[in-house]
Amino acid sequence: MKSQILTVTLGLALFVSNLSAGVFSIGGFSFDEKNTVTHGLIAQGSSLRGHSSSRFGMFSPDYISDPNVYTNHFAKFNRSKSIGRLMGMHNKDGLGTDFARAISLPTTFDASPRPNTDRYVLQFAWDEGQTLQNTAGNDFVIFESATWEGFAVAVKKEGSTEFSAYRYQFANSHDELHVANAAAFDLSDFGIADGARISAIRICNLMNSKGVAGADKVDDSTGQGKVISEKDPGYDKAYVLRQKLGGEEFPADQLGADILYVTALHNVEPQKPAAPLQLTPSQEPSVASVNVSE
Ligand SMILES: [Ca+2]
Ligand SMILES: [Ca+2]
Repeated sequence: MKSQILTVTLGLALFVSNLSAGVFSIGGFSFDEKNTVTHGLIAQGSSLRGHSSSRFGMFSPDYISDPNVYTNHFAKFNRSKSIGRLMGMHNKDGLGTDFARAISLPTTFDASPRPNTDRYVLQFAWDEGQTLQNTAGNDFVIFESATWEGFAVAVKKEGSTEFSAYRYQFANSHDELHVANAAAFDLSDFGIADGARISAIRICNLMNSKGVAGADKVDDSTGQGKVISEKDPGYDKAYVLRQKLGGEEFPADQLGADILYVTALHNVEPQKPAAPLQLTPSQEPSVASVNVSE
């Protein structure tokens, strides 16, 4: 890695300062880290293990490949918003490094919990009151670390207490430099209307045909789509959930997805304020009832 001491001319510094420092691109998706989720919890299941993802968000491609580029844009990237670290896992190497961390759904490396047996659900959200609107095209992206391992995703519509049905989608890309797979989602595919908003995202592990409750399947013959589990209507007509178009189902040692980073692809916004209370004339406080005087 480069070890030069960087000198930045005034002209370059002014140029850089005109760019939004928080905008990054990984796996072909550009995002502003102000739109990255800030809260994560295990909504179903007990503890999970995390793994260091030391290459994620560490270097800009041109910084690595071009000896004339001295500024690593990713030096400013906030790796503490990676999912493992959001969920309380910290770097423990004691060297003061600043690695991203993923949290891994049940893997074959663990005695417990077990893939194909234990169903785990992770839940993510932005700061209190922040929501994501369904605008044209993809609305959020989930990065998964290293070897591609699939996962199911659901969303919670603003004001609703229930989550949508789960979807599984193929990865859109694999970024070699960041050692991450990107899967982007359009809220329309979850049944969210144009302009409507969500307040939370859930991620659940998948089960294959060795699963104790049967394989998770999908509603589309390509092998991605709405997830249909053994208890759901239409299971007998559902399709094999595949790793990629034309691929096989995930083997058991590729069911432990390493959830690394979850971010919106456009600005999150405050929740719509509640409609003002409409008082009928009989409910309006009268002057006499509030004007208590001696
Ligand atoms: Ca959309
Ligand atoms: Ca992985």
